[in-house]
Amino acid sequence: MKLYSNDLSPFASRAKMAIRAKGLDIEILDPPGGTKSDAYLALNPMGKIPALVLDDGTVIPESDTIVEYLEDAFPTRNPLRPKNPVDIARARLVARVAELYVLAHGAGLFGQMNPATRDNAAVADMLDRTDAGLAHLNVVMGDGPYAVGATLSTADCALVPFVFYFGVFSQVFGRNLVAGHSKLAAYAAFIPSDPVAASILGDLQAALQARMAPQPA
Ligand SMILES: N[C@@H](CCC(=O)N[C@@H](CS)C(=O)NCC(=O)O)C(=O)O
Repeated sequence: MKLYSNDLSPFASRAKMAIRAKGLDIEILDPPGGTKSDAYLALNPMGKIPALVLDDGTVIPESDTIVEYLEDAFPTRNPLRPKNPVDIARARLVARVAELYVLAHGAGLFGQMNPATRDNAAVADMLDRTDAGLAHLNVVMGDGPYAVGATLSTADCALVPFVFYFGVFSQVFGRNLVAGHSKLAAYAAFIPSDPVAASILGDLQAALQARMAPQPA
C-alpha cells in the first residue's frame, strides 16, 4: 500500500497520523510531479492529497475515508476507533465539525500569510468565522485529555494538524484563536506529549519552515 502525501498538508497529515499510530507498513510519498501532473491525475482525478493506493490498485482519496478504511482493514492493530457507539459518534462529530465549521472558514487564511499581499478585512472576517467554528468544536470535544477521552482516536488524527495551523495563524495574525476555548486550549497544551502527535507536529513544523525559508535565486 502507498499513501500519496505531503508534510505541509493538514489532510495528508491526518492520514499519516493514523498510519503511524497504527504502526502500519505503508509507503508514504509525494505525488509524482505534483497534484496536477498527468501521472497523479490518472491515479486521483480529484488532484488532491492524500490518496491511499491499495495493493490491488484501488485508490481511496479523502482523509476521513482513508482513516476510516484503515480502521476497518486493520481493526485490531492499535485501534483508533473508540469502543462504544456514543464515543464513536463523538469522534466522528469532532472531525466533522472541525472540517465543516472551522476549516471551511480557516482554510482561506493560508493564502493571507504574506503581509505584503494581505486583505485585512477578509482576514478579520475569516478569523471571526473561524472563532465561531472553534466554539462549536469546543462544545463537541470530550473532557480530555485526548479529543474524545483517555486515549488517542481517529478524532485526534483530524485535530492535531488543525491545532498546529491554528497555533501558526494565531501568531501570524496576532489573535489567539485557541485561548478562548477551554477544552481546545487544554488539548493544545496536552497533545504534544503524545509521541505520535508530536511526530506529526514536528513534520508540519519542519515542512512550514522549509516553505518559508528564502528560496535560492
Ligand atoms: N477533503 C479533502 C481535502 C484534501 C485537500 O484539500 N488537499 C490539499 C492539500 S491540504 C490539496 O491536495 N491541494 C492540492 C490542490 O488542490 O491542487 C481531504 O480531506 O482529503
